[in-house]
Amino acid sequence: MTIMDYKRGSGEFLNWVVTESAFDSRYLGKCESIFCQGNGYMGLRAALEEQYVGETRGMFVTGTFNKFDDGEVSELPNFPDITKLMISIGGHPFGMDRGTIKNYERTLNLKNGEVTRSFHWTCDKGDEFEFRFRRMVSMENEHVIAAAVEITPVTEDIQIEIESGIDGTVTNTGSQHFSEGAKRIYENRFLEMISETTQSHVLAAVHAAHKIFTDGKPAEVTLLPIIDRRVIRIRYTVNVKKGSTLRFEKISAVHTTRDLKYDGWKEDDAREDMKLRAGQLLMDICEKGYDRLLKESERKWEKVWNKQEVKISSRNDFDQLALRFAIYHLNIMVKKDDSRVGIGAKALSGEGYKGHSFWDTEIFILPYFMLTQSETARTLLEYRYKCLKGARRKAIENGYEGAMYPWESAWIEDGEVTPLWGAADVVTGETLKILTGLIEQHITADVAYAVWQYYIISRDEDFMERYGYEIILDTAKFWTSRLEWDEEKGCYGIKDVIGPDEYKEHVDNNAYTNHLAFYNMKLASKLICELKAEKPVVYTRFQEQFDLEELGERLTECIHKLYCPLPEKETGIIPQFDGFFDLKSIDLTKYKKSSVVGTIYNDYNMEQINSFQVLKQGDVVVLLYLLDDLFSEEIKRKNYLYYEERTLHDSSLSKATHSVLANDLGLKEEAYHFFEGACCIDLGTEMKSSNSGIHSASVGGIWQAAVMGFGGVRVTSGQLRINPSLPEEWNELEYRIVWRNSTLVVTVTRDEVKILNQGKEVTVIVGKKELLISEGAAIVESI
Ligand code: IFM
Repeated sequence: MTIMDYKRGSGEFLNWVVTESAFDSRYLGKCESIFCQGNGYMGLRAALEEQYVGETRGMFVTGTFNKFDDGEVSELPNFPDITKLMISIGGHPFGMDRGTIKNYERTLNLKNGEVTRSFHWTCDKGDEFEFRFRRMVSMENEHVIAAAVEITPVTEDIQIEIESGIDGTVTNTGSQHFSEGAKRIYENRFLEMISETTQSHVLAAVHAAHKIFTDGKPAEVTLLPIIDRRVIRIRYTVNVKKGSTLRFEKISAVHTTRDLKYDGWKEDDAREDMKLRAGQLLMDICEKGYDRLLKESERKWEKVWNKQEVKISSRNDFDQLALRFAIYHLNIMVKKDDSRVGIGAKALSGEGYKGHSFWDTEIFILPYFMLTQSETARTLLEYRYKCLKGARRKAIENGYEGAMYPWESAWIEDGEVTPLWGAADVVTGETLKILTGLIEQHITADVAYAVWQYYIISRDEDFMERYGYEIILDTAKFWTSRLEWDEEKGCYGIKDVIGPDEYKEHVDNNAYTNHLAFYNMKLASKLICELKAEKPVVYTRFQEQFDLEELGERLTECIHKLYCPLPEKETGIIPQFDGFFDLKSIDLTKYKKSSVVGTIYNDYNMEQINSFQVLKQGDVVVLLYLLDDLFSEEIKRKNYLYYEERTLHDSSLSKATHSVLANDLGLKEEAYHFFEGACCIDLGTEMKSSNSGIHSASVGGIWQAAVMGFGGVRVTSGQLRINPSLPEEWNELEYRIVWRNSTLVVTVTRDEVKILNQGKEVTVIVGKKELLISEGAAIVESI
């Protein structure tokens, strides 16, 4: 069952619009999430204006975390709602579940970020109306949201009532993060609600104003201000003639004392300044009105698309749309200039994962920013630098040294914020402990890996000297303290972890974790030598902090003696962890076929799943992708085939990586199948899986599957390789990447690749050839 339609865009909007083609109140969550609008500062779920049972209204402002009580962890609070409108027509409440609806269409226009909804409504009495709703979150001014509603009575003159305001009763599934605060209505059209998060004391100012027209002229209205507990609104009543159009505009502004501007300010000054500015901004934007605000925002989107577009000529138009969908979300999920905040696993589109950042950012999302917007990638890595304090605390709390990154991150000072308790065990009924915060430790190496990738791509020395070296050294130091001597094997190992595959807990020597830890330590060891030889001032600075001589020696010992699982002689398969091959194999057909994830839990509990050769998501496969030159193609192929057969792809992170690796191995059909699968994680026919928000890592993965996979981009051994290979379905792919400050426009056809260098001279490896492309020049190579 799907009510999504991806073929409605035409002309200049061909493959630019995502459409909901019918209203079905059972599936409100899907479009609330995937039609989410935002600008990195805030995200607004696309809950409908009128209310329905099952809706989840949500507005999240980045970095405003609050802890509901001592038993909970910091989460992004749901801000007072400004989207709800209560509309009455002829004295009867309006809702699409009453009367009949024709020509229903709700679209997200990826080109300009606008969401529109239109339909023809016949009420129970038989009167007919045309409705059109529009909404935008400004890309021009991060504080601004605007909405417009047009209602045209078709058959009768009618009285229309609209109640609109600010609703502070919203919660995060019951947790109320704001105190009630102050509220007022002034000049009969401006509304203000100032509330404060209960524990973190972030002051939030939400403002709204209304403008009402009939047929383009200010309407004659009667109004009634309503102030209630946690709610302020105004009820407007207008008589509208048959054939005339009532237009109701709502212009809103959101500010907080956490805004970047107030970083380092005295609290009282920030509060006063914020209130003043917020009020002033409201006057300005109200004056501009919806259409001008939309125009301004559109211009910003145009710039984004001019730089970021990936063009695909495919037999399936959906591929192009899905890529744009991914790029749209990637550009609204991150506040590009604020290094105090990370990216949530559901971005700012829902309550899922409480707004926390995971390895999703470093491994799945950052490659997009590293290769297209270096400054944003740097900001995101600076966030990890600022999180070092919490990471060091976590290391000490767990009996280690150095920096042990939290599995889930929120405030930079927080340290670990993974909740302790999760779902219930299907067999025992007991609440399950979430172990990832304790033993899913590869994230520490993932952060170091990302720092180095960023440096290779950008050659940003300044970043390395201020932040990068310190992250790599301190994470490597953590691993030296984390290794355990294994008498039997006569080497170091890493025991009791969860690898990327979260269907396996308490495992020893997870291949991914050990290899990445090795990578992290080897890199640190190499950098210590390089710093000593080439950057003595930087070396001296870190010498004081780390005792580099001693750390260097420890690293050498650990690198030489760490056990890293290798392919078995007879089979060529790398054991995912000690004893993986001894686990029982079960028939996975039923689960693999299921369109819903996690169905294995209907039959088995975690203890049982732990004892089977079944993977939730890629594990060894991700290792083969990241450390691309570690194993031969033959080994990669054997491992890909072995592990894919046992993988349920129950995590949204899984399919994109499988697509890239399959393409590397020439398994073209599979690569395309997994690419489509990744695209369908949010856009597919499964109508409930995005309810708690879009899957940020998956949208990063879609971009990677196109550019790193079919587009063939890989950054290995400090060099850029471009070895593209298109799937049967595609005729052409064009993308842009930035390599060492030079923009490369890469156009791939079935038999050749053209690389146009819009910047300074660069070297690129295509096939086996190392090619120098001078400034402004282009090369064409057969593939
Ligand atoms: O980080 C992922 C993890 O790999 C699988 N579970 C969900 C997390 C957040 O997306």
